[in-house]
Amino acid sequence: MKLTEFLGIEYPIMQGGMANVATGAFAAAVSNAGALGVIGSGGMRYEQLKEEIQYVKAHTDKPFGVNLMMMNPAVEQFAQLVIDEQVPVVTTGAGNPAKYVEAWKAAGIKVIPVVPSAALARRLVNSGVDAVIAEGTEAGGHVGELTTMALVPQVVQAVDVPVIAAGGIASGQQMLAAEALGASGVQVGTILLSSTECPIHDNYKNAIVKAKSNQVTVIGRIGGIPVRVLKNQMSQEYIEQEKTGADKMELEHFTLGALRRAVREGDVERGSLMAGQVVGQIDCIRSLREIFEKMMREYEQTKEALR
Ligand code: TUI
Repeated sequence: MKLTEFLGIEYPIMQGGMANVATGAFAAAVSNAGALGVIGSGGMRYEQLKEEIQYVKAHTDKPFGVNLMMMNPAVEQFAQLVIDEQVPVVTTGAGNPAKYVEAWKAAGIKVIPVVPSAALARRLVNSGVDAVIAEGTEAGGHVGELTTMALVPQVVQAVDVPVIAAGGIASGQQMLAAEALGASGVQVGTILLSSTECPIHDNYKNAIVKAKSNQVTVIGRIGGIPVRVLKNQMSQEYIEQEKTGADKMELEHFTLGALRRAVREGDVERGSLMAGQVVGQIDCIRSLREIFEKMMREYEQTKEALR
């Protein structure tokens, strides 16, 4: 898969944005383990993001990225900060980054937005992005409508830049399937929640290891922002509120605050445990290096077995 050459990394794997989870220390650990580490700036403030970027620079000489959550109220300032700090790669999610692309390109940044449709992929490629991440609804966190299986080939057909597949990928077999669909690499998130290095509360990490795939659900599909999470007391209450028509901003606030409760305090009942459908595949905690090596081994063995 060509993503290795394009980004100058060892494995064709990037880390998802992972707001409130992917600190500078985590992103540096991912980059040092051979994939592309990415700071999740969703939920951060300006000074914090600046410090996290400086931390990564001090702890790895490998490429890394910053993910900008387009719904973050500070996104305008963050868009300038990644230029000032000469961040090598910017990924975006939860919105359209078109108005920043020209400035980022002029600063020599590789720009790789998440796109939930072939139409947005085409528009963003016309505005100058270097590659796109086609993220299917199997993913954790904020999700679009289309599955990875349906979305990736349509995006591949629509654009002439590398396409990175995301959503529903946690094994080498799934990487190979993504390659068959035309992807140049993959982005993963949920599997990394189970890594030794991931700085989430142990309760959240253990919930990821224990959960079966029938425990994931999407909240916020009705009049809100659809977010895939593990079922718990919070998701039940959220769905109740949705039915009674609580307004959108209230629900939004509910979700981001609740994510912090899960990540920092380990509140697995009242927190938001964002996770993708692959959660049922994950049954133990491994180091980042072990996770990536296992995926690459599975990828090579499966490729050989299919010859
Ligand atoms: O962004 C994600 N996943 C996320 S963001 C997040 S933080 C959050 N928490 C609670 C509520 C809201 C946000 C947690 N997980 N994945 C990438 C992604 N991007 N999924 C969907 C999209 C997307 C949607 C619409 C990208 C572009 C887009 O464009 C719409 C437009 O303006 O055309």
